[in-house]
Amino acid sequence: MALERTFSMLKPGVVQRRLVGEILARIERKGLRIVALKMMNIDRALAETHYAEHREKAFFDELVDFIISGPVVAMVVEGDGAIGVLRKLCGATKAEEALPGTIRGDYAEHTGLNIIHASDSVDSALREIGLFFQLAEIFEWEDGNDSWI
Ligand code: 3AN
Repeated sequence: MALERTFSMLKPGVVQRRLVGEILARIERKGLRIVALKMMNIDRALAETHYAEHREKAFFDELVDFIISGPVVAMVVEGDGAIGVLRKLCGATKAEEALPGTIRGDYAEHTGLNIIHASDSVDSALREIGLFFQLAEIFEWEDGNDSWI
């Protein structure tokens, strides 16, 4: 499988609910590598750019208001097929369809508050990583676990 980088973001509420460690642990436990990580507030312009594909949707204003309502934890995650693997760990977009055992299935009751974002394609990942991270904020590190995970 191809080595990929994907963008992910723990949405507002995750910090307040003390779930940051729990969710990062799930990502690490799978064997994915965190190569960039930061807590930040998103401003309205960045939120609107990030979610530009949803501009015409009824939930767009609500989505933008929510994503700027508190700090998020943004990250870049790397691994074989990382984009699809992380989407599977997250679970379905709709809270009622996200299976138990997935991050959304276990922690999200409402779709608008579905706690984690993860890029859905190579193009989205490239675009989103570029929106949130400078190159110098992304770290290459030697992974001695290659033959174990
Ligand atoms: P995903 O985040 O799984 O890629 P998208 O890109 O369709 O899903 O939606 C982006 C975000 O918009 C979702 N994470 C969710 O927070 C919100 N969203 C999607 N559909 C709805 C909806 N029907 N009602 C409210 N919010 C929604």
